Amino acid sequence: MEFDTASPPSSPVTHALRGKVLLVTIDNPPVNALGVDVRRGLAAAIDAADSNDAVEAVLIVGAGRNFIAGADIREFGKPPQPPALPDVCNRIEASAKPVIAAIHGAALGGGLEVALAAHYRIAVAGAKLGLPEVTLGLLPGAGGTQRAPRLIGAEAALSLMLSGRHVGAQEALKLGLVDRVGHSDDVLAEGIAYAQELLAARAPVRRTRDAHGLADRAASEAAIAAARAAKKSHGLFSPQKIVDCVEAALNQPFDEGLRFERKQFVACLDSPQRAGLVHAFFAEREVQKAPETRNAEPRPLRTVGVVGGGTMGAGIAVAVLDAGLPVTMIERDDDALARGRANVEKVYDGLIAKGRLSADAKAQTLARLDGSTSYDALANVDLVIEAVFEDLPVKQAVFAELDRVCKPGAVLATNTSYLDIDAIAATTSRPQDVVGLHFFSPANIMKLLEVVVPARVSADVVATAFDLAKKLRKVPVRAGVCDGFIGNRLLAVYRTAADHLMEDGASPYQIDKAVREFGFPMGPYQVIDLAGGDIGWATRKRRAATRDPNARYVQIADRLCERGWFGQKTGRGFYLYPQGARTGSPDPEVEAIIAAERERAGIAPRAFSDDEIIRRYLAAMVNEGANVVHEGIALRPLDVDVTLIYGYGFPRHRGGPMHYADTVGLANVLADIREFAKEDPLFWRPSPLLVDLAERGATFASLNQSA
Ligand code: 3H9
Repeated sequence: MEFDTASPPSSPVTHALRGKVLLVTIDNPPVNALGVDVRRGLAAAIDAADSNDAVEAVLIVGAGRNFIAGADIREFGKPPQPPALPDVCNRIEASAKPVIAAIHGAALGGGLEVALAAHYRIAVAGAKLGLPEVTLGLLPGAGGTQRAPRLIGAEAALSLMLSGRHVGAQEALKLGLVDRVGHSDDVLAEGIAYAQELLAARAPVRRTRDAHGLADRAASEAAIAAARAAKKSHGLFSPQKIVDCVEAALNQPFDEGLRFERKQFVACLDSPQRAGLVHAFFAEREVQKAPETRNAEPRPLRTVGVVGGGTMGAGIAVAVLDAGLPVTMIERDDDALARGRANVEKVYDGLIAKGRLSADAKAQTLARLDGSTSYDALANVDLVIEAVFEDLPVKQAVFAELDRVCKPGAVLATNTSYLDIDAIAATTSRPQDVVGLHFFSPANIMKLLEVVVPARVSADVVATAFDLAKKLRKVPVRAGVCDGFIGNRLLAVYRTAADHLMEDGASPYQIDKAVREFGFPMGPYQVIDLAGGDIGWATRKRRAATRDPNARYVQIADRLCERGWFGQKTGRGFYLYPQGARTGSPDPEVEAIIAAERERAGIAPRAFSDDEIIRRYLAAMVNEGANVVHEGIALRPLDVDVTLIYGYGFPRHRGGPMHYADTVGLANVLADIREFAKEDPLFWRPSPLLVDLAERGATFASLNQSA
């Protein structure tokens, strides 16, 4: 795309006359966010158009890959600088000359609000329009809540604003969000042609504030009532405010609606949820920038091998197939291979049953899946992911085979969730090629991928792992080698804290409820029942010999497992699941077992408030999070946050455990831990990093910049 670089040259917004059309170009890399200079430039461009008789229409376009990605998120929380975006949008809408927005790439949030303030809109293929403010704990605050319902009706506007989803050009046309979809993807040519056509037709200024999308009052009221009743946004602050704003759009004159919107926007801006969600937004992008990805080029990645066709191996195969890559699956015999293939097919059949995939598409995808019982089939693959039984000698034997057959330079990855990857790498002749890729179950759905970096791996192998994550649309987090890496290491500790609470007097049902109310989708005992209690039991038995004999060990889960109560799959665990029910109900027999265990351990049960439960649960999580940062297992606190949000259901609006701890105050967290330590000093040992930060009055956030 060619853009004029007219005056003023230092501004990210330039304008130049193209015939009778003033072409206004926003060039503010990387995504044309509406920072203060862009806002100033836009307002100045409209002023220039209005005061220049040669201008008959204004065309706004974005340079680079996007129209405008929205307000500049980095400005949130800082002192506001005029002009405010709502004023800029009003200025655009008030223009005496027709203003046209020509959209390519992202027109999101404030970006779409600029377009809505324009009088006509054209989009080209590949455009993504949306009002995703809700995902940042906000609402469209530059007139979006007032203009969108007027333009496309309350129901469609609410759906966009409450889901935050992006729509393509065709859907935007159908909704009435844009007036036209260009024939080509040359947004500049399409925009100019459209502007000229409008001028030729003497198209008038047409203001969205005067549009009639809310004319059907009954339909609008019904949409508002339905949105208010929806449970989806439970616990979130901004969705209800969005509904309030649409109600204001229906019931109040436009300018009053804008004032109401402004007040609600500021309330959202000031909310801790906004801070948590914006932290999550940037953290999610920061984790991609591991040192190795800056310093090394990824190796080519065209073909992938997966060793093991169990639940995990099959899930990984699906994730890789879905990224468009071919997969060769290895199993030890024909039966196991057939089962592995069936496990893969089952995922696609599930999608077909839900109407989300056609039989044809399944066949096309499965054509890329190959299988063999011989490792020799992996001779030419670029990367292998081992997903066999979690046992060091078993995995080492697989790696010996991979070492034998794989071509030089192939990346050899293990999906172990806690084993020592250095020990796996050491048994090969090429430890520089061995890396950990810890997927989470179901591997084709869960977004988290821990990239575990052993001591001798080369940087380009780590870069390749990050490249794979990108291809699989996963969120990669770099982790060092230790028992459990980042996520499972924290999990072990906060689950233990929950077990202590249970033995000391809280019921598993109260703990789960408190944890859910904090914002996790499930409590720890529901998770155990879902995953199967036998898995943790096997691990506990394996580790019994190496457990610190002085550490407190709660046996309640063992008592349940001894009875064969493994959770949902056996009809009972911590909960009862009569007739295959998926939600459990409390079990008096479990409560009796807990009571007996308390007696056996000589514990007089005491009551815990939900708040005390959360304080202990979170303190355990945060303290271990501090330990993994302190030991360099996680690069920064934000890596812990992303791990817990994407792999363990930590509520995103709280920003992850480390961000949350900052909001509570590290001195408060430390004081809690010291208080708890009076009862159990072995379990509650304050992390040296937490102590250091708390004593200096510093935050985890202060460490996020430095890695
Ligand atoms: C809003 O508009 C409020 C208004 O209603 C009211 C105001 C009064 N600001 O994602 P990428 C950075 S709220 C600042 O990797 P992609 C990003 O951090 C806003 N920076 O690229 C990254 O930086 P770095 C509503 C931003 O191609 C770089 O750009 N809008 C912003 O995969 C590249 O980003 C949204 O919520 C921003 N708004 O995806 C849209 N956006 O290179 C948020 C991005 O240093 N943005 N950056 O790591 C997105 O969804 C995606 O970035 C987008 C591009 C789809 C645009």
